[in-house]
Amino acid sequence: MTVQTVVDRLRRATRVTILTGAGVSAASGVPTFRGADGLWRTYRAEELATPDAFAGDPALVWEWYAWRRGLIASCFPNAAHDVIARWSRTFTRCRVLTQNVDDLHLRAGTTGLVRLHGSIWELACWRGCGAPPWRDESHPFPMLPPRCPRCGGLARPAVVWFGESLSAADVAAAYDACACEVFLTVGTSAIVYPAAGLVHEATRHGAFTVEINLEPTPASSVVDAALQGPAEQILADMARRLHHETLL
Ligand code: BJW
Repeated sequence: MTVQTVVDRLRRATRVTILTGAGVSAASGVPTFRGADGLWRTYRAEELATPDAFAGDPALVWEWYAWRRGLIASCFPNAAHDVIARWSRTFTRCRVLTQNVDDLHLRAGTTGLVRLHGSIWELACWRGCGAPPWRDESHPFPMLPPRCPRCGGLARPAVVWFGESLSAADVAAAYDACACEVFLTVGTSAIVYPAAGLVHEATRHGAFTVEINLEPTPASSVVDAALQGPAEQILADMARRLHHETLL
């Protein structure tokens, strides 16, 4: 399958859904989780992004998040975010489902966005005192670990860790978005569930499914078109072709 085949499908589509992962933000300078740059000190994401890790050593886990927040704050959306943002506004019904917590899709102006794993810029009470999650864009934090403004207990990042449930509303919105004509899975290793199951759901709904990734993943053998290469280049190429055809 070629890029042009996908563009032809997109041109005829009104309902388009795009699932994104860390690879979409790689060109912005945000490290992926499982790539060569995925380690922080000697830890893998699987060792830090869990409630048990936080319960055992909240200061260590907060150091990791504080480091990532500082890094992300100096990054900007790239061409992949820009194309996705443009499509989110131009297709009749476009849904963007992201596993990324960096908010770069929001900063690019994406509408109809579902942040399946939360946001690194939002905090919640670790004790669960009833304080609603709050936004905190400070970096560095005046005090680490940060505290809950309501009860003074430990705060946590309002993200979804391994073993935790995603928001029921987000999962429902994601499954609903699988009823589409074209489903793109972009820059994700397609191993973390439930997000990794969405491409199967889209197939069940008869969607034309497309993967864009630097390398093959478990989704590659499932999709109708597996395009290998950088998302920021392939999406920009698709957008150029789509826009050109729209002008003809
Ligand atoms: C490029 C590129 C470029 C690079 N262009 N491409 C069913 C089966 C088996 C297990 C489970 C299951 N259901 C649930 C589970 C357990 C678990 C799970 O999936 N485990 C697997 C590892 C096996 N899932 C959960 O626990 C989830 N909760 C849940 O389901 O609750 C109910 C339940 C609980 C327990 C048991 C059963 C049910 C929650 C998952 C939460 C994941 N959280 C994290 C951290 C978020 C906070 C934070 O950021 O700190 O989310 S982990 C991490 O992985 C992060 C990411 O969003 C997520 C996915 O990673 P992603 O985005 O795919 O990144 P990478 O690095 O893996 O891949 C990057 C890709 O980009 C690569 O392929 C590159 O090639 C590519 N690339 N540059 C194009 N320029």
